[in-house]
Amino acid sequence: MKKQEEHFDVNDIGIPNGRFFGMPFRNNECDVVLISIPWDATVSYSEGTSKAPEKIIDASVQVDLYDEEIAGSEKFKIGTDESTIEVEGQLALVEEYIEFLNLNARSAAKKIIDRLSSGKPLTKNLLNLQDAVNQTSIIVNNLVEASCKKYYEKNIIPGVVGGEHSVAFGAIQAAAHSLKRGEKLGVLQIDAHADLRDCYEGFEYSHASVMRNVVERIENIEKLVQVGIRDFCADEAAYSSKNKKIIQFTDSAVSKRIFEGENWSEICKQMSAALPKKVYVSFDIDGLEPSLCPNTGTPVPGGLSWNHALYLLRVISREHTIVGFDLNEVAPSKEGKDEWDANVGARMLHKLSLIASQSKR
Ligand SMILES: [Mn+2]
Repeated sequence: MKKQEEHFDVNDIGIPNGRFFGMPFRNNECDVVLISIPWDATVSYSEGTSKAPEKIIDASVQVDLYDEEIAGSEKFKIGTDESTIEVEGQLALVEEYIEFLNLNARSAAKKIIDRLSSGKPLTKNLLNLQDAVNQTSIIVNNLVEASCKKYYEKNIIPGVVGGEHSVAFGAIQAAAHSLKRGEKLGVLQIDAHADLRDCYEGFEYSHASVMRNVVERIENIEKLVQVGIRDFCADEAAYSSKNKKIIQFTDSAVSKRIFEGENWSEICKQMSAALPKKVYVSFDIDGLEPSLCPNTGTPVPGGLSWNHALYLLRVISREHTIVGFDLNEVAPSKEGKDEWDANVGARMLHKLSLIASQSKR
């Protein structure tokens, strides 16, 4: 029988094989390896992002692998992580184990959120459940970090596919630890939300706290540059204005500058200049216009167009090394009928993979 690899044709539609873009390559020979993290236990509004990796894989076979701005783009090799972990004496895929953890943590989190939204205090039992969710979040963070670390050690770029935005924490920690002594990491966050809350609904590792955790708990973070943000609370605004590590380009302020005559290219250069040499990109799909992610958990009007986002990533890649990235908060439609969100997600994942591989080394 012929090997699968011989059937892979970059000019043809991909053949579904359970892997991103239908690419059959061994992970060791890839430029980028994508790691699925089906975790959405702490979502507060609308769940479903845990199904994203699977749906994005399904949609990814439709993506054309050619990029007119990147020479040889069709030859890039993107792998699909298949790390395993021993659970009770048996080997399981990390992805499947996280899916299992997510089921339990999600149902616990739901009970807590329901109680809180009724305005009543948590019972002893619910406080214990909350503690259990926090413990599970730490397990997930550690699993994400370990999966990414494996690829940093082989000089392969890891890309994490969420899940909710909290999946970025372990990935950024791995990126920060992969740097040489004395080197610092910059984080470019594209998002509708600042994600700077100090614990949300009692969840220490909530999607809404992920970037606060990043700047406070990961030592060698030099800068966090936030783009597209347009939905944040007073506490987050006060926190970011006091923290010198955080630079916000809010959606409103950037739009105003453009309306008054500045152009996107100049603004992208400023975003780029605010970051150190080594950059991690954390891409929350809700940073884009909601027409590109109608089913995401917490959609907000405004946001970046497809081309604004892509242009920014290309500018960043010319001056910086993109060491790793994640794409999070993509949600398949609730009815399961249209695959638009997953289609946009798959295309952005492809661009992120190419642009990161092509970034200045
Ligand atoms: Mn976010």
